[in-house]
Amino acid sequence: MGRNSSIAVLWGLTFFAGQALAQTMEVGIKDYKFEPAELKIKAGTTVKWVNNEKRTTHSVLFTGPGGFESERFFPGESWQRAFDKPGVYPYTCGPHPEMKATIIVTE
Ligand SMILES: [Cu+2]
Repeated sequence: MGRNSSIAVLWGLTFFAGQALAQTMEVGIKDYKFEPAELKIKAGTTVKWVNNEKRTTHSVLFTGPGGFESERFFPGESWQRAFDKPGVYPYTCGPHPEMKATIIVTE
């Protein structure tokens, strides 16, 4: 009984710490624009891109070293990624290269 409740308390604390540290910021996509176009976050933050268009699909395509493109996501859908390393992450949209934006990750 005593051992079980210690484990329960430990699990609860771990869960709480994880909730407090993990933060998610949202970038909306509407009218072929990322909003905000420049977002500053702390390392460890997750960014969630939400497609708010009526009918257009978009992707998130990182143009820096080790460039990476997300899947295309439809209106009402989202895609997310965590940023663990400080740096500047420019990105665009695969099908719409005129859409330009940046994520800046600080310590
Ligand atoms: Cu697009």
